[in-house]
Formats: sequence, structure tokens, C-alpha cells
Amino acid sequence: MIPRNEIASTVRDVLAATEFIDVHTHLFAPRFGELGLWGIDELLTYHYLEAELFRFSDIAPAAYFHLSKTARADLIWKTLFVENAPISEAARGVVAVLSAFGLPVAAPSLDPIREYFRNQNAADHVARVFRMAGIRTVVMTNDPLDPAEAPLWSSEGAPGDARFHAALRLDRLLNEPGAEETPAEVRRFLDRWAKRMQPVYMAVSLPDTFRFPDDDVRTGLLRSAVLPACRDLNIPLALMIGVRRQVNPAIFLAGDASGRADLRSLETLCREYPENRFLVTVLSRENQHELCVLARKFANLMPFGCWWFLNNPSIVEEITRERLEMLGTSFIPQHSDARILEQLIYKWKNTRRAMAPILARGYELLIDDGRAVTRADIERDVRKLFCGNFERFGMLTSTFTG
Ligand code: HDL
Ligand code: ZN
Repeated sequence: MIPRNEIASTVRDVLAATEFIDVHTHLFAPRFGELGLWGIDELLTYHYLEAELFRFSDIAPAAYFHLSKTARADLIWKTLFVENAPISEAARGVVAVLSAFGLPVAAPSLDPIREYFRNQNAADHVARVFRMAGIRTVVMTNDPLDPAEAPLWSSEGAPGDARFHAALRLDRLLNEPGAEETPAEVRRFLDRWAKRMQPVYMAVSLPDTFRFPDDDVRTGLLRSAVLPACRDLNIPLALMIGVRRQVNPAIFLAGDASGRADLRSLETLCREYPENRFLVTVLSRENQHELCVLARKFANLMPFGCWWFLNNPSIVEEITRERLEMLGTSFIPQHSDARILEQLIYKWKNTRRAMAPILARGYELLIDDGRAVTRADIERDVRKLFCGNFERFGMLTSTFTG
């Protein structure tokens, strides 16, 4: 049994000692070459930091995006890290990464840092970053309609690296329906790409205005192709609901915003398709509590992550505490959404730091209300939250009996 005053330290230790599965990222296995982003210039030109740059600097977005990648990184470093304290989540994250590698965190010039990353061998660097981040495997975001990515699948097929799972992303298919393919043609397309990618789930991001059913092409494709394909392949469909794309197109990837969605559509999907499993994350803080209520109604609904604008300690705490209170350990607390390899280090450091007191509080209350807690309890629960729930829900071969 753990004494109450040792719960907090034990939870911290177990979180630090457990390797997690990162269920949603934009990373790529090394064999995808240039699609895999890493190094200081990519870290600094992350769209989260570009959005923050435009609030401090007088530079017009058009002028900024005409600069070279190096010049953009230099401007962001000067503006957010030298002329101002890098106190935002995204800026402090870069500091945490540099500090983890023992690199200068306040130098006026980026040259020594660039030198360090230039000297890294990509394959060794991936292994080192996974180890530093405490991550066992990540799930990529794979778009068969992306002309830069599609040709890379014809050669070797599945990711070819056990640390990188594929996810078949359907945004272009479902949100930008082009030529009028028939449902049968779309189903054949999905089956062909699922065979090639071996995805652990299919995924689509959906606007706050998403309705199901609706009188639109997306409803038809969901009904006739996507949901039957996921069911037959026995993989979940990940729904990422509430994004308002390009509210400010001038700043590109940084130009997306969030909106409260009507989760009755999600309720309808879970009820009408009991043989399908839905991994769900919602972008509006205002949708979080009702997502927990729906997860209590439908066991085929698995809430995951504190997505994008929610991945900040103040909101992560609120979301995670209400999930634990209403769902116990039957949800997936976090994903990184990392776009640049080294972001795994700070995003998962932040998650462990935010989760520790929240989980500890749950166990302390359990002791206060009369049940002792063992280290084995905590180890089983942490493995379930950060690996087992995804493995079981995704029907992956579980690597532990948790
Ligand atoms: O649609 C998504 O998967 C989002 O995560 C977007 O990629 C977004 O730009 C992002 O990186 N959020 O963290
Ligand atoms: Zn994402």
C-alpha cells in the first residue's frame, strides 16, 4: 500500500517510467524522407509560433512567407525568444527541447544550434527523441490524396517501421469531394489504401457545422463507404470535430480556428452504428463535458486527447479531471499532434507534468474514502490510459495484459 503522502511521487515515477503510444501526430517514419520534419528551423517555424509572431512583429504575413525558412526562423527566434520571454506553451516548448539536448536557450544567434542538428544522423536522432520523450510508438497522419505522400506508398507498402503506425486521413475525400465517384469506387479506393497502409484507424477532421445525417455528399460517403470499410477492416473511425478551417487564410496553417459543434450528430453515429468504434476528439472547450456524457452512453465512443487549442495546462486539467470523474480510466488522455519530431519531447514532458497531480488527486481521494492504493494499481492504470485503451479499442495486439 502507498502512504497518502507518497502518492504524488509514485504517480510521477510511474508516468516517467511508462512508455506511451502517441495516437495522433503529423510525424513520418524515416523512410518518408523530407516529409519528416525535424531540427531547429522546423521547430521555430511551427504554425503555433507563426501565429504568435504576427502578434508581436510588424511584418506582414505575405512578407514573412516570402522569407527563406532560415530567415523566418531567425525572425521568430529574435522576436519571441530574445526580445520577449518565451512564456507561451509553444515557445516554452522549444526551450524545453533545446534544454533537453543541452543547447543554449537564450543565445542571440541560432548558428550553434543549427550546427548541432546538422550533425545528427536522422535514424539515430529518431531513436533518441523517442527515448527522451518516453514514447513507444506514434500514429502518423497519412493522406492518400497528397501528391507528395502518395507515391511513397507504392514502393514499400506499410510504414515499414514498427514505431510508426499509419492512419488513413479522409479530409480531402470527405470535406472536398471532387469528381463524383460512386460509393463503390470510394469503397474500392479505401480498401486499396487500407491494404497498402495497414492503418490503425481512419480519420477525418470535421467543421463545427458538421451534421449527421445531412443532405450532403459527406453523409453519403460515410454511410456507403467509410463506416462499412472501418467495420469490415475492424478499425476505428477517428472523428476530430470543431475545426473552422482558414478563418485567416493569409497565415496558412496558422489560420484555422475552433467552434462549438452540435454533438447530437456524434450521438446519432454511435447509436446507428454500434458495430463501428469511434475515436473522438473535439476542439471546442465548450463541447468537452457533453463528450464525456456521450462516452458514458456509448461504449463504442473513445474520447482522446486535449486537441490543439486545448493542449494547455489550464484546460488539460479541467478536461482530464472531468473525464476521470465520469469515465474512470476508460479514455485516452492525450496525443501530441506533433508536426516536428523533437516536439515529442516537450509535448509529452508537459503531459506528464500536467497529468501527475490530476491522477494523484484521484488516488488520494480514493484513500480518503477508504480504499488503499498500490503501485501495481497505478502502473496498470497508467498503462491503460496511455497504451492499453488505444490498443484494445484499435484491436491492436496488446503488449501487456493491463
Ligand atoms: O487536423 C488536424 O490534424 C490538426 O491537428 C491540424 O493538423 C492542426 O494544424 C494542428 O497541427 N494542430 O495541432
Ligand atoms: Zn493533427
